[in-house]
Amino acid sequence: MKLIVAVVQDQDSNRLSSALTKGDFRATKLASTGGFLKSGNTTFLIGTDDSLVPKALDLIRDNCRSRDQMVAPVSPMGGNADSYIPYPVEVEVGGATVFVLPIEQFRHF
Ligand code: 2BA
Repeated sequence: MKLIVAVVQDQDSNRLSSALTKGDFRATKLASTGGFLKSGNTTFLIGTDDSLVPKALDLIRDNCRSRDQMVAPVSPMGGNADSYIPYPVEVEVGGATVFVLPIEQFRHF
């Protein structure tokens, strides 16, 4: 068994959620925040058999797309001036950041 942890953009989360349910996967959605943009994203926890991991990854790939996002300069006041970027920068936020972890035990009580 594996646990798939997928960080996706909020805009894609409903579509992915529906696709996973339709594909007979069980998933938990967590509201999360990206460390760099400090804006909301969604983290899916998907527990599944090893043999179904490729199918889950296909669904994630097909339902999440990358987008360019502008990062506005943020005042360093009260923060770390070393990380201050004085001009807006564009970053490409990926369709999904995915980790696949081995599961030692799965119990469902
Ligand atoms: P954020 O940390 O808000 O990052 C959003 C996007 O900003 C990233 O897209 C990347 O294009 C850019 N970025 C992040 N850190 C950067 C840096 N130090 N310098 C320049 N650009 C940077 P993605 O790589 O597609 O990541 C999307 C979200 O996935 C991230 O949101 C974070 O929530 C999660 N993520 C990405 N890599 C991760 C990792 N290794 N561990 C845990 N979470 C991760």
